[in-house]
Amino acid sequence: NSHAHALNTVMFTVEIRQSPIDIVPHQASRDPNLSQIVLNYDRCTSINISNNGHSVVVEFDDTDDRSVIQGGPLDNPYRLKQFHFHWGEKGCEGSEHTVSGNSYASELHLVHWNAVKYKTFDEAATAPDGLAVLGIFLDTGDDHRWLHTITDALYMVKFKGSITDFKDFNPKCLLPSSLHYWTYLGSLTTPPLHESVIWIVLKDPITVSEKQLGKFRMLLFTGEEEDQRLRMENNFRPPQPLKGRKVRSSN
Ligand code: 1SD
Ligand code: ZN
Repeated sequence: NSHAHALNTVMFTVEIRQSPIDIVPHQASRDPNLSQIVLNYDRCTSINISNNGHSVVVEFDDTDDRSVIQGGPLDNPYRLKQFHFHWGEKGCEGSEHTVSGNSYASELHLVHWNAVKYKTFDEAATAPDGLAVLGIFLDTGDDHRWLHTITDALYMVKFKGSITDFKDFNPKCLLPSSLHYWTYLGSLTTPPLHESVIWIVLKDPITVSEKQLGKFRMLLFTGEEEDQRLRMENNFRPPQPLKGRKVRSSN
């Protein structure tokens, strides 16, 4: 047999901690060792707002520890890099995490990285303890007092790839009054879906109006030069299998 036997190695990744998940409150275990989370956003510096074709993103200066999340499940402070939103086409769905099978209209993600252990955000984004994402549910009701600061800027970033200055925005104004949370180990919810996220999902939602959410739905998935115009909505991933993971509760 003149033909050498070819051995093909097929590489695949085994997914064991994908996000989002359905959080079932009575199945979460209260962990008395979990301290409260602390958000030091006082000297926080936003830079710009952009449409990356998946969401609208506000970026921060992360060259030092001026804005960090710490406490809770985290071993050290994690630096704020950016925040973005996920939403639906109607108010009844749009969040990524669900609670006992129920969706919220939207979910805000504040993405932080472990600059104590890793040199760059990209390096952290592939490490098992590299990122800490704080998830906040958005429920519909009255106008949110501060969300207009963001929605007023959306017309500037309508198309994929557009970006504009967005200075001095402190995301503290988007937090609910209580910081009680669930936490579990998971992943990014968009490709490359790296299993690098310590998720901290706040139990209490913030309230925004349908009208405010409607402004997010005027954004486009598509670029200015493209012929087709695809409305940016339903940019959420559905819940993924828990695969034996435990969700811990702060209270
Ligand atoms: O969807 C975001 C993605 O846009 C990017 O920000 C990534 C971090 O590099 O995080 C995901 S998510 O998991 O926070 N949804
Ligand atoms: Zn996200």
